[in-house]
Amino acid sequence: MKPTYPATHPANAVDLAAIDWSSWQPVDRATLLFVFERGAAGDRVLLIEKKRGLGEGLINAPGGRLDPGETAVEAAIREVQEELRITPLAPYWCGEHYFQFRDGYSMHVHVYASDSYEGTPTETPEAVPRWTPCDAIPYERMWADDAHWIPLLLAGERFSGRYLFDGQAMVDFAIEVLDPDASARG
Ligand code: 8DG
Repeated sequence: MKPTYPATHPANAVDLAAIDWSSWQPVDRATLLFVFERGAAGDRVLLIEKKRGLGEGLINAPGGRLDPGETAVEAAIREVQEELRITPLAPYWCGEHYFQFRDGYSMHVHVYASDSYEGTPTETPEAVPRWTPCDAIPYERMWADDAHWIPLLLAGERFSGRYLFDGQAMVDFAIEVLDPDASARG
């Protein structure tokens, strides 16, 4: 049965403006980590075909929910290790996303990038590795918001995005470009 929420709950918002972001709390905290390979023939990024979990079947960066007691960057590294059997080196923070879903679920996601790694990207039960040219990101196979912020990531911008989703359909979004020296807010 579909849970019911009080009228003021973010799950009932018609758009982003109807959400009180000062009191908004995520159900889960999660990460995404983009491993880049810079080359003379153009840059590539290591994406995955996600085999299970939220966003199953979509192309994404590796990532997932924080375990209890973990920091975001620890979780970001662990998720890449679990999903692709490589260790990203010196990850740096690029931005964050606040996702509210109409079924009541919500998630705060920290986005990291890394320019080097140890190991060999390997298929696992969770993910298929896909090296992807940065000028050929398959947005049509990704979450609807990605086309709006991955270009910022690729341009080296830092960003903060808010999104309202109904299942996999994006209802509303707003993305702010942050100061270059902005760092993780929490
Ligand atoms: P599980 O073991 O609990 O099933 O999985 P997990 O690894 O802990 O979590 P997950 O289901 O993989 O977490 C969802 C991932 O999907 C997380 O990395 C954040 C990411 N994600 C969303 N929404 C969006 C989106 O709109 N765009 C992108 N690029 N990623 C998203 O949840």
